[in-house]
Amino acid sequence: MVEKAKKELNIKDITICDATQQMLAKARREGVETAFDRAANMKACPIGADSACCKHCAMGPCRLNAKDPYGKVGVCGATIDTIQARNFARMVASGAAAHTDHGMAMVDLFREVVNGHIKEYRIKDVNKLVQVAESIGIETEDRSVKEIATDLYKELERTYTQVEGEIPFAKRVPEKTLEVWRKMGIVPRGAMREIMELMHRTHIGVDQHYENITKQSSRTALADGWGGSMVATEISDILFGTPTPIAVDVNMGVLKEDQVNVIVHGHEPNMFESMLVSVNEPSLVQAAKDAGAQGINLVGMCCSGAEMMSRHGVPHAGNFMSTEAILVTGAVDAMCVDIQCIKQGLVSVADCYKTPLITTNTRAHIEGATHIEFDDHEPQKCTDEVVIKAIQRFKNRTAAIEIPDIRNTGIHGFSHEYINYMLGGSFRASYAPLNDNIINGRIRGVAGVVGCTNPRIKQDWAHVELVKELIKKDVLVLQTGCSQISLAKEGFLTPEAAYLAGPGLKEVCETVGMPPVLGLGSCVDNSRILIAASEMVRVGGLGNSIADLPAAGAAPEWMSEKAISIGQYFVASGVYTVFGTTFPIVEETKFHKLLFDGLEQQGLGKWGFSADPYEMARMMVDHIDKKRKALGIDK
Ligand code: CUV
Ligand code: SF4
Repeated sequence: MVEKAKKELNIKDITICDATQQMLAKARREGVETAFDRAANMKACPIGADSACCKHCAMGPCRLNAKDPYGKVGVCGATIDTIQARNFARMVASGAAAHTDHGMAMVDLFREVVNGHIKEYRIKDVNKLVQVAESIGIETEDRSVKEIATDLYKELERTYTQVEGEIPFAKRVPEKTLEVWRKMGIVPRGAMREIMELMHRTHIGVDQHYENITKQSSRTALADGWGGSMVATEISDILFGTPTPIAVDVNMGVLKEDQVNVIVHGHEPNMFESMLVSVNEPSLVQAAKDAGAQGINLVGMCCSGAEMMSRHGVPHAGNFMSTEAILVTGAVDAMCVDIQCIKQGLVSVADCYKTPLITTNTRAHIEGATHIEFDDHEPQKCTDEVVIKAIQRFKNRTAAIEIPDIRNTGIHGFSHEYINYMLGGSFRASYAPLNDNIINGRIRGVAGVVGCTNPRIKQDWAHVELVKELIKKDVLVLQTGCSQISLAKEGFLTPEAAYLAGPGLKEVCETVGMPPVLGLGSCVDNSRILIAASEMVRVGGLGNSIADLPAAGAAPEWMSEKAISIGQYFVASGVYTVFGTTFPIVEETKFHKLLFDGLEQQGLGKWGFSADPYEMARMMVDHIDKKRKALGIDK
């Protein structure tokens, strides 16, 4: 039998990122395969893509027919709606587990720091500590930092472990939004409990009503957004500093041929923080020089990269779909990873270029990679060793090096606190000027554009086209994660990009000196968007709940289960959330109607879908206009 010829795609059709294109061309010349190639040769399973199959027990797996969704049921009798709602629920459970486990790791670290068991990290932002403590009713007056911090970690642990009652940050939810949740019984107790219950309910023969399953999906997702993710963001700010705007270079050109290049790629900031210390360790810098390098160059990728960029100005080399491509430069002397979105395919690419790929987290080993375990109690033990490995690799570089000469400078690090300050002139000021500008119509509304890149769609393209359309229509765009990097590479995160905005938004940007697109950090920093939305409600003039705000969200190139959890917590918080590329659902089923319409009737937000970024923009702008009209500010 002749092996079917492998499909070869035109590189220009798979990404608009010039650096990634250049590296994919090099990879092709050198016979190196990436996820782009594998995607071309792996047709997505059409039944799975529609979420019309179930493998929750061994009487199946059962396949239903998306063309005739009610023509058949599973062996147990499960209908298409049950099957879809269960599949969706398990994506939420997994995504929420990822963010909450990350958040819990931050609480573990915080507790050990507060109790003096870890000396390498400390409370860097006492203002933030006080502010977070006060936001959940912890007494701060005349108390020591240690007393406040002790109360805070104990309180925040409840986000995960509490079995009854409401999670601490429920106190930050606008009253009317919280009221809707209480009425529906979806205020999260603790993340562990919600995730456990969701996994239980989706076992064969338990919850077999798509509406009831989806209620628990909402509750679990909210335990992510207002729980795990929010705790991750707030504790990271307390320990490592709250971001303020900073000019940073993004793109593969941040690699330096004459230096030892160390890339950190992943999600938790603690290892990265330690790496920052290690690359500045005089003895290691000297060792790099002795090996013939000019120095050690630390670079981030994906989400922890976005955090380190926001907090410390560490350059960022690219998003999810560039992580294999960057190894093709031959210039990466070590890639050090922790958790989430780390393709197993990195192992073989790293191997081709003799780049050490180092896993560090006990929860994430990869076969074929080198594991050097990271321990918060002796953080530098791991990160020093990684740097030593990188120096060795530099000394013995054999691969042909080609670094795309592209760097895009932009302004990143807009925490919600800073947006307050920027628009109001002081930290005690508020979102009033933002609200005023929305009420007077200079700013039409606010959109969160976030999420991954995905080889099923031209990398960065949908992000860029969507955001272009939105700002043209005077919609202020808030960004996180890989999407923020897509736009940074196109130069949108600069005040100079204001000319691309509509006249109203342009005027505001020029007055304040801000970009039309504000970068807030990593995926867990989507919680900053929730807080900003709550602030807008609190300040007044834009309704009583998040659902009243002229706002919308989007993840045009999503791929991860985490993205589904994020989408569901935005929807449950009252936001119209539009996804692109694909959506795991059969249209016109009862479950589809629930997600795309019914949830809104219940007082939450709703889902939307379009694979076309221009249509996505229209859908979001129409929604914003509808909300403006309801508020009586459409004139
Ligand atoms: Ni959490 S989840 S590809 S790295 S945004 Fe990036 Fe971000 Fe998606 Fe992953
Ligand atoms: Fe089939 Fe029902 Fe088992 Fe799912 S739970 S595999 S639908 S029998």
